[in-house]
This record gives sequence, structure tokens and C-alpha cells, in this order.
Amino acid sequence: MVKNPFILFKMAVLKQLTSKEAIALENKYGAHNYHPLPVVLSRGEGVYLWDAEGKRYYDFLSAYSAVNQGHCHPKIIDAMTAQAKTLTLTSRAFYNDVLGKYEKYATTLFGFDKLLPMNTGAEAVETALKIARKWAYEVKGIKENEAEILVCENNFHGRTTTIISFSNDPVARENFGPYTKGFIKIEYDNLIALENALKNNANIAAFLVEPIQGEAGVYVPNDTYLIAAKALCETYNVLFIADEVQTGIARTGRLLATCGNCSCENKNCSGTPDVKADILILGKALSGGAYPVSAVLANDAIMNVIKPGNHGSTFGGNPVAAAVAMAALDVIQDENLAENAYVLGVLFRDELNKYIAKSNIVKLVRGKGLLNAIVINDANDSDTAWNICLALRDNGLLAKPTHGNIIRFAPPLVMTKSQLLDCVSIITKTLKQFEH
Ligand code: IF1
Repeated sequence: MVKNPFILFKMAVLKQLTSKEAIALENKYGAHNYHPLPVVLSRGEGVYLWDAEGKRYYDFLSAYSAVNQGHCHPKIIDAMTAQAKTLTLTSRAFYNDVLGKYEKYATTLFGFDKLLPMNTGAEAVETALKIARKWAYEVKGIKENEAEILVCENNFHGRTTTIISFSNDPVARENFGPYTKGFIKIEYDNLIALENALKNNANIAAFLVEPIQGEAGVYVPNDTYLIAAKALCETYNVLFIADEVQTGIARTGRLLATCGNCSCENKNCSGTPDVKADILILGKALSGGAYPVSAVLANDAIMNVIKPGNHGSTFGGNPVAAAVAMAALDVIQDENLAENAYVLGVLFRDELNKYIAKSNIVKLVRGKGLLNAIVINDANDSDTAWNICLALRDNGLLAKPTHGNIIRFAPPLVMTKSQLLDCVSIITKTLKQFEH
């Protein structure tokens, strides 16, 4: 009989929880900063997740596109555990013998001179904004404190105080002021708005853009938007910053959604305009979801404005992160995940469009590669999308509504064709329950 109260407490913590118990604990002891779908996950492998009671689901969110390589990919986990047993953290006060290898690997793959390692997506966005401002003062010659950065309406770039300063989502923003100055919002996918903003203002340092707006509901811009926006930025000597935290690392059917001068061998690359960002922001799937790893990439003329002491992070560039990122990028290439995302994405939208042609409940499907969304035919503030996600869960597939009545569909890219068709039949069977 164990009497020590601390041991009893530890035993209670270690005990396998039921879903109900796990939810009750989070509700009581965790801040309520999320509204999760009621499902408690305890194991993942490839495209599958299992809940605390052992029920299996297809993952159709991939932790918001972080788990592109599938859950617990053995190659990534092996790299992580091997490095974790050897050396985990030195801080950047010293060198470590993995970071340089990773920096060489990633800059070669994405076609940039240098990489600045951070941990989360929001931190990498902050890093890009700091680099752009410093470049504006020291290279472009904008007067101190006058640099402005163009951003898009309905953007999502993270949740720091500066980033939410230029969000227009009231829930993300309200009562977190005072806000950081120096940002100008323009309409997304509108080249005239971009040109007007550029031509009337010599203080613009950069244009920050998502190649596809994720949080806004997987909004895919016009085919020529990104390439024309990049050309406008060049004309006005303004940095083009691509936030590929969500769209990057094969998600949209190419290594990057702005796939520029990179060395990926996805044969579907040709035919779509290539855009090479001045500053590229990566996160999420850079680690395959195994570890928080983000990065900012740029060429020397831009990155060299950053000097010792200007920026950094205790964990950024740690050896585990570096080892995990190299393995995660290996998997993307070894398993042709960009091409698989492209092919399965076309199949997914084709199959759903066949259903939508005779549906009252779904208006449309849109997306690129395996970043897709369906728009539900109901009022924006109705709970239909939420209820459909609950029914999808009951039928063995996990997805989450995004703004309004939109459901995002983003499975791991390691999915096979027959698994995808299985998922399509779960989705259409579920949608049928909601037809009226
Ligand atoms: C949450 C959405 C996805 C991002 C882009 C930076 C970040 C993100 C383009 C910040 C993060 C997340 C975070 C997540 C929900 C989510 C999201 F619904 F908001 F739109 F992915 F679809 N740039 N996106 O999409 O990265 O600091 O989180 O690592 O729970 O807030 P982070």
C-alpha cells in the first residue's frame, strides 16, 4: 500500500485516462484559449490517430499542416531520439556540430544564402519583420522609425503582440492593445491595391503575404497574383516576404507554394509561375510535427543586416531541432510527398466536386495540393460546420471548422490513393446526413 501523497499523485497523473477524464482535467487546469473538438488522442501513426479508448481516425488536419510527413514518422523519430541521447541544447553561446549541416542542407534545398533558426511560426514571422525593418533603414535608406510593412486583410501570421496588431480578427486582437505601429493592410489578391500602396509611399520596407490564406478559409489567390506582386515589389525596391509556415514543405503539391529557384524535382512544377521570395518563412512541417522548428531564409544582401546580439532564441538552432529538420526534409524528398500531394489533391477535389454537383449542403471545394476546404451552404454564424465535424469524428475522420462555415481538409501527405478514396466516402456519407 503506497502512502506517500506525492507518489499517489504521480500514480494518478501517469494512469491511462479515459477521454472524459482527460477533457475534464484540461477544462479545470488549463487556460481556455482553445475550443477543441471533443476527441482525446493518445497515439498516431502515418495518416491515423487513435483516441484514448482505442478508436482509429483518419487525421484530416495534420496539426494544421505540421504533420505533412505523417504521425511519428520512423525516420524523423529515429533522428530525434538519436540526437536527444547525444546532445540536446548548447544555446547559441557556443557552436554545435549539427546546426551548420542543417543550415547548409536547407539553404541548398530552398535556394537561399542563409538561414536563421527559430522555434515557432510566430517567432519566425517576427524575425522576418525585424530583418525587413533593419534592411529598410540600413540598405534601402528609409529614415529611422518610418518604415512600414504591407500586410493583407484577413491574414493569419501568429499570435504575438506585434502580429495581432495587424490582424483583423477581433477575437485574436481585441483588448490586447496598444498595438505595434508600422503596418498597412491592403486587400488580398488585389494587385491594384498593392500598386497603390507602393506608389504613394516611399517608406515601405516589405510586403508580407501568405501564398494561400489558411485561416481565412483556404483562400487561393489568382494564378498570377504572387508573381505579379513579386514583380511590383521589385519595381519599388520592397522585400517580398512569403509566410509559408502553413503552405510550405509540400503541402500544396510543390515543395513551396511560391516554389521558386529551389531544387525540388516535382515534375508538376512546370507550367505554374515561380516566385522567389526575398524572405521565406517556414515552420510547422519543417519538423514533421515532431518538434517546434521554424526558420527564416534570405540571401546575404538581406540577412547580413543581422549582427550578433540583434536577434535569437535559447532553443533556436538546437541540435535536436537541426537533426529533426534534416530528417523531415529527407522524408519529403525520399517519399515524393510534393508530387503525392499534387496528385491526391486533384483526385480529392474531383471526387468532392462530383458530390457537390448534386448537394445542397456544400457550396464548393477549393484548395491546392492537400490544403483544401469546403464551404458549407448555411449562415456564417450557424453551427453546421461544427456539427459536420462532430459527425465526421463519429464516422472516423478528424477535421476542424475554420472561420464561418468552412471546413479545412488537410491530411498528412503520406496518404495513399485508396486511403484517400476511403476518406472521400466517409466525407460524402457524412455530408449526406446533413442534406436538406
Ligand atoms: C493556432 C489557422 C492554421 C500560420 C501562418 C504563422 C503561423 C501560422 C501562415 C504561426 C499558424 C496556426 C496556428 C493555430 C491555428 C493555425 C492555423 F487556423 F489559424 F489558420 F494552420 F491553419 N503563419 N497557424 O498559419 O505559427 O506560431 O502557431 O507555430 O492554434 O493558433 P505558430
